[in-house]
Amino acid sequence: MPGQEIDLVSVRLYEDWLPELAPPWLQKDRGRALLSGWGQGLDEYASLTTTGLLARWAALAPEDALNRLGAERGLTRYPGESLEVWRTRVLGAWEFWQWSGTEYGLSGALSQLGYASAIVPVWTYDTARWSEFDVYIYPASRSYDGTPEERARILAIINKVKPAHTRLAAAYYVGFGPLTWNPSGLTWDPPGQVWGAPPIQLWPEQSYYPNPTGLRTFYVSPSGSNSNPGTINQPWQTISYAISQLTAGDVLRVLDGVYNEYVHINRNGTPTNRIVIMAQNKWGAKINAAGHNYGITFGGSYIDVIGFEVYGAARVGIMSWTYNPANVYQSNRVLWCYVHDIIPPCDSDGGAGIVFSTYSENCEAAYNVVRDIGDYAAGPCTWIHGIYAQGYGAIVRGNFVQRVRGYGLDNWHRPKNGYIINNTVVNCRYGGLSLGTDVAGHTVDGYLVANNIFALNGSYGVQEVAQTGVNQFLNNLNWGNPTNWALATSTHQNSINADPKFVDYQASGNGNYRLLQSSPAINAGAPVSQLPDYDLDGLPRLRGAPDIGAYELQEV
Ligand SMILES: [Ca+2]
Repeated sequence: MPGQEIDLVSVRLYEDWLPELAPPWLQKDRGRALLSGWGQGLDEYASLTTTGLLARWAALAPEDALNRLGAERGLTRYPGESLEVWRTRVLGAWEFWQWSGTEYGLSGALSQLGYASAIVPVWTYDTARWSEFDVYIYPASRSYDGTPEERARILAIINKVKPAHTRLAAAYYVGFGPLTWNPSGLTWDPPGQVWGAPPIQLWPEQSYYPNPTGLRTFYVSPSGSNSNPGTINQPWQTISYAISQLTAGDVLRVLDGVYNEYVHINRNGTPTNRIVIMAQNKWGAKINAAGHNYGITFGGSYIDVIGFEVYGAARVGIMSWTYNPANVYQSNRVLWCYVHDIIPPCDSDGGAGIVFSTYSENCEAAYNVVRDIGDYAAGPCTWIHGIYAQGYGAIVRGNFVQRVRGYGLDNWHRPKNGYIINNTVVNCRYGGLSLGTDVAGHTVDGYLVANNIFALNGSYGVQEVAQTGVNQFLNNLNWGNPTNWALATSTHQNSINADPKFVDYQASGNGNYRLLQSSPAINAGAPVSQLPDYDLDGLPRLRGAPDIGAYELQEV
């Protein structure tokens, strides 16, 4: 073969080499076996040393050794990650590895995954829990992609590097940027940024958002077809068609997209087999009801409508609709919806964001955002409301309502024994809350109104009108309304009349209505029945005592 011969150092195994070095008296069979066995041991040590050396030399290690080194340090290579980026992360891991078991090490570990972080000891807001910590993660070189694999990766490294005696209480991913520490408290949004999306809770993994398993589950997508079977891979196309296929106990999951239809739910669930019609992702399924009077109407009982964005209807966003005493609807619920830009004319037919009609009983509206109901610029109108309960036993809790022409929360016609708990109602043209009726022989009483904020509304904070009896008003914050209290037949207890100190109040509606740490509403709520389980961001409700309003400050 032409060309230069290159002398290579020949690599020989001790197993072969030692017997050759031995003197003649050790060259017989038993001597060679002894030396060969000794050599095998040496070969094994040499191999381990080489591997170990290569593994420590992340800068020089070949790809497979780098993978091994990463695994040893709790890192895995992302699909498609270049060798150089991967190598840099593995090299950096040495830093946090040295510091594992410390908060600094934990930050370093998350940084190696591509995230910035803040680690908050739980005892700062709950002195009974001294060895737990929360982790807030936000994007740096990497954004959380929402996959279970990435969540597992993040949680695994936290648990691997955390101090041994501590426990991860909660982990949140704050996708819209770093948290801002300021003298008055921790806020989700940088100053000036408005209405950021809620943080994603990674741990505990149980989510606030309902995840029901029905007797049967069906799917709808704007890109589906009504001749499909309604499976996740072959979804139906319209919500209205899907509803025609439902029976008690069914769950309909509506995939992301805009649905240009008026949805009427002419079905019935039962107390134990409710019908659930839900956006697969909160506010991901949008009902554009432009050209219709209504967005979604209930024509039966025991139905849940969850997580839709509804807008554009001429009269009402979402309504449980019966005015027939022989056809009472029971226990319908509207949860986690966003109802906005419903612009009814100011006439006696009126309109609202959410309505439970006169013979809709024991219905619930919880964790909804309702805003811009009626033409705000046109001034007050007493026929247009945010959430309007007309029947017995309504539960209205944990909602945020703003910029409504009439009352944010109205209760008129046949309401009785209802609950109005932990709502925030601001900047409504006529008032925050009204209770009353002019129905002959009916008195509005037995209401529990607790832990609400009614602030900066046009005329009234809370008003009892016409035929009312004894209602309970506990621990409400009424502030900045021309008349904060206008009760006719009841009294109010433990009320606060002070600026609630929103993070960033904006009359335009695009503010941040969470509470500053200096807010008088913090821990000022009463532990009443029907207290919401979550705040409006899906965060835990009880941090010490409940806060007043729809949001619960997580750090106190
Ligand atoms: Ca609290």
